[in-house]
Amino acid sequence: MEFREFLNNKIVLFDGAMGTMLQQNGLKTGELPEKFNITHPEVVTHIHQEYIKAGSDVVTTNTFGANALKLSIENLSVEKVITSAVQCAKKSGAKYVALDIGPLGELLEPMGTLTFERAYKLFSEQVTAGAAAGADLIIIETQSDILEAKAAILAAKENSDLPVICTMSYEEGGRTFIGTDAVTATISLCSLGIDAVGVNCSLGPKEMLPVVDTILKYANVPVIVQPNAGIPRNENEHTVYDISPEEFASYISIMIDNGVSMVGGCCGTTSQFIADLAALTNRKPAKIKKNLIPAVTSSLKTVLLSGKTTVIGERINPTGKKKLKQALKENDFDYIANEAINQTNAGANVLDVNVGLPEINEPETMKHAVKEIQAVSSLPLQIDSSDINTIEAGVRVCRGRPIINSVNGKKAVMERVFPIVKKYGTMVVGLTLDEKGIPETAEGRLKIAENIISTAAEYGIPKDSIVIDCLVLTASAQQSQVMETLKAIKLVKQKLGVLTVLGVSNVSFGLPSRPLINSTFLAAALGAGLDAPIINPLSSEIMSVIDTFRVLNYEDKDAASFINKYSGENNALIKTEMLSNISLYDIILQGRKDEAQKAVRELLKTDAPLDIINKIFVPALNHVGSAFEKGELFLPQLIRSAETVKNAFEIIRDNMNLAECGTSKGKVILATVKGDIHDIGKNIVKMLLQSYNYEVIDLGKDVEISTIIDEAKKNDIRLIGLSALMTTTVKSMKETIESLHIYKIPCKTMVGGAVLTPEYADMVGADFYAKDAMDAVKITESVFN
Ligand code: B1M
Repeated sequence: MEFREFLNNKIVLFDGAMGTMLQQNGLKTGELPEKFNITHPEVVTHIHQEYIKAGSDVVTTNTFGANALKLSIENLSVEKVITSAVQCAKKSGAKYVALDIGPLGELLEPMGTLTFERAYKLFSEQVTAGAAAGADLIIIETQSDILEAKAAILAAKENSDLPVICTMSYEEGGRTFIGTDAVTATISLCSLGIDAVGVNCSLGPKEMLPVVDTILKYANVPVIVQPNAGIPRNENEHTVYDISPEEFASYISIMIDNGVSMVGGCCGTTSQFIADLAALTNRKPAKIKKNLIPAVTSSLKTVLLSGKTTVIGERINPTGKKKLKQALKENDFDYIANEAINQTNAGANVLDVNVGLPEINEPETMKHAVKEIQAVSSLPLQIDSSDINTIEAGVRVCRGRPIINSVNGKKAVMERVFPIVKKYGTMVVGLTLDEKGIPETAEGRLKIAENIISTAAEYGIPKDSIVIDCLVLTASAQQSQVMETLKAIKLVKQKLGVLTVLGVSNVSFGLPSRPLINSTFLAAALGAGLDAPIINPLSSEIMSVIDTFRVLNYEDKDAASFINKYSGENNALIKTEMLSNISLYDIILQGRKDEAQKAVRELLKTDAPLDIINKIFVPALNHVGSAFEKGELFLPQLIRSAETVKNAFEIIRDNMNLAECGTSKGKVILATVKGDIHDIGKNIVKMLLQSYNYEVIDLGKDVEISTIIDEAKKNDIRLIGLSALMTTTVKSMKETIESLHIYKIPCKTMVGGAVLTPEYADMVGADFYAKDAMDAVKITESVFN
């Protein structure tokens, strides 16, 4: 029986951990588990057989890390490793063999350097090898980044016909480590047309319960759950898990009652855990018959479109905007990023992205713009173009589920756009115009909307994915037509039950005081039932209509946001703070990379470089750090703020006149310890030491102990400075200092970094603790004097 049919009949039982079982069968610490497929195939097959004996319907191949990035370290071929892994699984006599695909082990841009295309290619290699070897389905698992998961899903769907399952790993706060919550991940992954969605690893079954309930609420496909055997902890250098098989099964039983239809285990689970689950699997799986709700997502946010007013920011569109046109021609993506930040801060909920200029490569520019905007804004995107290649380029690399702007009632346009909407599971704006143009009457527009919806259904696109734009003509040229749009909005909503969107600003074209016309028309359109106006969120007149309507429409409960924004000193209508006056502190907080250098130059006219570091850089980064810790900011934003400080720091460094240094007072080694990539603080220390005429051998970040030892020996070093920013890497610091003693390097050690205290410095055996960069200079002076 085909797997897709099988999963309708019973609760599907997967297997448990592979790594745990391999370790029990001879895998040594540090050894590549996937190599066992070639060196010890009988062991791998035996493990699969243990799971089958326990009751598994599906066994998962030993290919979690079988991608070219990881295998190349041992010169292993992806095809060879995957082929023998699938053979091992098939030999075990499993009903179904799932090709296992884990994360690539490198972060995608902007958190890392891996491009989407490269990730896609790496996953494609795995899929092609697995499908050729005879896998029955593909399970993409332990994902943290929905863009990486998307690359894997597209690779699976474009290179095979196999069923595709995707699971994410959430931390205790209910988000993945890059900040994606379960609602957002579930909607984003389901929209891509996978066969099952779920969660694995990281948590035990008890901690997973709330995440599983959320997934069940939003998924439109069967839900799979594979928890760890509890929360891992370290005992005598070994990872141990503290849940018994019975306890594990009792939580899984609750999940099945709630609607989960595929179960298994992750780290720490063994065949005994699976045997205990087998008793639960004769129940009939819950029936899934819902569509995805109308919603768009980024990696950090879901915007539900029903029942509330959604502001779509219109500013990233070159029509009539000289500066943006210039920026697009010059590939100035910082300008576009700033437009995104400004609209996000001004209260937009979704950002329209249109980069259409005849003289540029629009698809490439769209890809680039999507990446840059998503690095600075957590809002979902509306990919806007009349060119289908540009639309596909944008939606393909977009983190999350975007809206496409737009399709219309023209047959040829629907034939081009709907396959893309279906393939990427996006939402789509349907313009009420066709081969004959825009109908004069509301009834005519309703008819086109009906046609768009019924044609979309032929492509398998539900009406929940469509937002109709009833189009407004300009009051200056077609005044008699304006009110017809409002009538059409009402009709479309009543008769078709779909959401509506509208580019509002067109109404005022050719008239003076456009914001007046726009805001009056906007109020009328919202009254007629408009759900998602496409407007300029930087216009306070326009936004005040939105804010007011949200109070009157009972969206802004107890008018809390309204009171906050419009009362007393905060009154947004009288606040005149100019964006150009934004402080360096806020520039860092908001990650406005390209504005940082100008702001520093300005400040240097009045402030000392060290004051800028101590009074602005450090507190701003502390602010970002604590917002990150509280879950108010996420990794992409943390990275952006760090990059902003780096840009600003370049100006400070240039200003310190390092070139004027006289003869060297001595050589100092600086390094951020192994496992730690924080280097902003260390770089400040370096700059100050250089300005005091010390020669600094900067070994960089995440530095191996052996590198430090070698450099110290080679350069006859008297002082080594180590930096660490995380509690977890203080241990590395201790190991580094211990090694310096073992190798009898005759030098002093100085340690620093936000996490360190004088007590920690003692504990790691350092000679000196420096609380900040100036302290580091004083200590260095004392050592060399
Ligand atoms: Co991350 N990070 N970060 N981070 N980051 C912290 C350190 C964190 C405290 C944030 C938080 O949760 N509140 C937290 C650590 C928690 C802990 O262990 N207690 C954290 C985490 C968890 C992480 C990741 C694991 C996040 C993730 O991936 N989920 C990840 C770590 C990856 C890794 O290292 N393996 C990560 C990544 C990053 C970015 C890449 C995004 C970025 C670093 C970019 C870079 O450095 N190139 C980043 C940033 C920017 C921070 C915060 C916000 C700011 C650090 C900083 O630059 N401060 C930080 C929160 C915070 O510190 N409040 C945080 C400004 C800098 C000038 O201060 O380094 O203390 P500092 O240096 C001072 C003094 O301490 C002293 O002089 C400097 C100037 O006065 N000093 C020395 C420093 N080194 C010295 C050496 C000396 C002498 C003095 O002698 C040798």
